[in-house]
Amino acid sequence: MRIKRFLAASLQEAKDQILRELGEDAVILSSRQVRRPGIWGWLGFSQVEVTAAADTPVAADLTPAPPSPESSTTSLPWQSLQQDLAETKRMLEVVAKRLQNSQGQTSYPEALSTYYSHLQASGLAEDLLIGLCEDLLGRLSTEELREEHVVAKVGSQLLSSRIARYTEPSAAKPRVICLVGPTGVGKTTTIAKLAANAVLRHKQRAALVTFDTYRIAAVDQLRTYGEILGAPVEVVLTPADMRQKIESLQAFDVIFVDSVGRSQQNMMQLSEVKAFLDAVKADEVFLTISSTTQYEVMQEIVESYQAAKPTALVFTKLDEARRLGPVMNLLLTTGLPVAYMTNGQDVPDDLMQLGPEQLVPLLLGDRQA
Ligand SMILES: Nc1nc2c(ncn2[C@@H]2O[C@H](COP(=O)(O)OP(=O)(O)OP(=O)(O)O)[C@@H](O)[C@H]2O)c(=O)[nH]1
Ligand SMILES: [Mg+2]
Repeated sequence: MRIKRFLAASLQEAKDQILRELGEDAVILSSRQVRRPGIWGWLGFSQVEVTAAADTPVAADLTPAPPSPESSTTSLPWQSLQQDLAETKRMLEVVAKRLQNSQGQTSYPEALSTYYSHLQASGLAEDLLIGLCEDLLGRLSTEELREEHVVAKVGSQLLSSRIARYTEPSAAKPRVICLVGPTGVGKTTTIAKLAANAVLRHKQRAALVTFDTYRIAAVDQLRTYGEILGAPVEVVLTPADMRQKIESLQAFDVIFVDSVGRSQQNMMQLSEVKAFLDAVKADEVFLTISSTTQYEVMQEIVESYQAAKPTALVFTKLDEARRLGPVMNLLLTTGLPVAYMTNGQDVPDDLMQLGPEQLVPLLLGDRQA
């Protein structure tokens, strides 16, 4: 196991570095915004620090990574000088714009200040918020910074460009999808919604599998949905049994695997879930989180469930959440895409699939999006 820390201007840049150095099987263990070194940090600029791990070093590891702006000492002196000049120019522009508008509490131009307050009220984390506003200061002209709609539009564009887009993996048959996550978040209900969609809308042959034998009612809950949809429901007791059952369902188009809900704080129970998951060999693992969860707890959940190698997130209970900024924070810091969102208990209706452009207005408080 190799664990390495990466520093980059954006999460996407960090992910590119991770891919290059640790390969595609690398998993992100944590990510956070940290102050940039030197004058940039002093001015309030931040960068992303990502810790990632991979099982084995890959061949690409042997090639030196291209120099980042922070490691510009390794590049040619002329290149380095040009980079420094470009950075200094951008920094001076930002300082000039701040000075021109230094009456506000945050010392941002008024329209940017308004935008800042709006995002703050939606629950966007302070460090992400400052990073975004500094970016807007650097990109927009003094005139543009006075226009609220321009600031909001470019702000939304920047945010959506930083959210990963969910795409279904191409044509595995059967496609095996497993939902994991803490207790009571809505995994089984979401599986029922997804299965109903697959059967009723896409006319697919769906099968359901569960290894939640912990709660007596759990199997009945899934069986009821299976009966309504005419989909077989298999109950699995051991990881070995899981492999056999999955093999026996190869004729289906899609197999949904429901898991037992486990607290992110119970590592023993989580390793049991992992043993079942290893046997499932799912094409997609959806880490399911309730939108009502605090951001810090969401981060804890993502970290604890890293071993499950989630491929995407599912957010449930949007209808119960007071604000959705924490969801946005998680998307920006983990780089994981959102496969689905659910906004109520009704099967199969309360299920949504949104791209980054629709997610941003929804998460920032425009519930009509
Ligand atoms: N308001 C609301 N309730 C939901 C939503 N999704 C699921 N629920 C409800 O949440 C409760 C728990 O749902 P389950 O699907 O059993 O949750 P689970 O994650 O499978 O629970 P465990 O198997 O015990 O870990 C049920 O009452 C669901 O109706 C949603 O989007 N909004
Ligand atoms: Mg369940």
